[in-house]
Amino acid sequence: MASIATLDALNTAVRRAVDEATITDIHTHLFPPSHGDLLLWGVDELLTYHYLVAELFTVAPADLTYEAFWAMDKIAQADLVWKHLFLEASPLSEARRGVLTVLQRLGLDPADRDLGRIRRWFAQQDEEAYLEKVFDLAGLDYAVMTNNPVKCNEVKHFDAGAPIPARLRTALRIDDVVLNFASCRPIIASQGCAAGDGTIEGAAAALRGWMGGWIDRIDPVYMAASLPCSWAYPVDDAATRMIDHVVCPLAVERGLPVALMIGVNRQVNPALGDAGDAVAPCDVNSIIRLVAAHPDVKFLVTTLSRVDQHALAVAGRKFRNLHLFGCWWFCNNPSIINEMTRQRLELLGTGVTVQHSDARVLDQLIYKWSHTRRIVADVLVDKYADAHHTGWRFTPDEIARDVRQIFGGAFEDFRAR
Ligand code: HDL
Ligand code: ZN
Repeated sequence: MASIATLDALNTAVRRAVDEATITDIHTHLFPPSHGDLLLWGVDELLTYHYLVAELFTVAPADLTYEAFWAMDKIAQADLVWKHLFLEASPLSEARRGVLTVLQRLGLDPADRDLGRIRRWFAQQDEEAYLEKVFDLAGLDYAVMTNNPVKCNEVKHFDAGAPIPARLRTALRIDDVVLNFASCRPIIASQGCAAGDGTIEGAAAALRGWMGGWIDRIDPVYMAASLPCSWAYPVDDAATRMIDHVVCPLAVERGLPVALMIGVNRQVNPALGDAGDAVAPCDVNSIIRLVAAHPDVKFLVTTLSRVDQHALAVAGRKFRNLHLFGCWWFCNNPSIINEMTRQRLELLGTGVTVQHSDARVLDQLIYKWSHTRRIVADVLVDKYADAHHTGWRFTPDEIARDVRQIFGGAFEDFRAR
């Protein structure tokens, strides 16, 4: 295929490649339709996304108490969000714009602001067909879920053998076991794990058996844990012992990556529920020590604070068993996605997974990926132009190859290593 000779043609080719790229969404909170009300979708779930609940309470009148809000049904909550965050204040935040992008991409007209009509449209959708429609609109091959083996409301669906469509892959979420093992003991014991009440080292074989059993059951893409901003490694604590004696040996034995999402400042305002978490810089040196201590474990890492990103990208240059991914949660905003993607391409080239959606509501896949494609295309146009100015020339196939790499290909290569 002929190489691209002009900057204009290069710009066009890059934007086309990003628009047409099939993306793998490597971290979400979606569930299969067969898992009942765990799968959230539709305009009222979009409007009551915890990001928007947090924003509501930044402007709501003082007489709207947290208790009163949580006592409302979903429709009433959504009505308040629509009123305060869309009608009485322009929807300029990323989470608010996202709702409008979803409506627009679905062919609904946000400009008429008719929430009732929008609700009636969603009420006519068939859940399984709608899931396929959303994945097609978002341009995804598959999305990775978050599956917690100690959450009874999730486990019951696996116990029932509820079907999982090919669009969704599992991930074994082990935060609770790593961070709060003592509180997990009864649940783990109820699932047949003779972990006893002794030390983690003493129970390590049984715990690897239990965790391995879940790997056999759900065939996860990786094991995952969200770790707080205060996490440190190694430390004389249960988390370090669980990581060293259970998680990492099992990861090597099964060839499974370990995905770590680090930096949450948990529940600074519990009254907000899922919206009550904040962020603080984490200790990148702990990440470095962990990755260096376990060279045979493949670590997928993202951190929550913008402050950590440069040091993390440099760490990504030092270890072949460290792969960076996503502009996570409070970083999933245009200004930070732009900065992080430039920094990562400059330091790591295409050996990175630039984004994941973290979608909790199915329809969010549409906006989170539409917004990200636009931002990443802007960055790539500059980076290809910079290289073009050296005299190097690209073919459209090479650009398509590179774009696939940063949107899932590098992740698949890392898994297969
Ligand atoms: O721990 C996580 O996986 C985070 O993504 C949390 O679920 C967080 O509440 C979230 O939804 N971020 O987007
Ligand atoms: Zn998440």
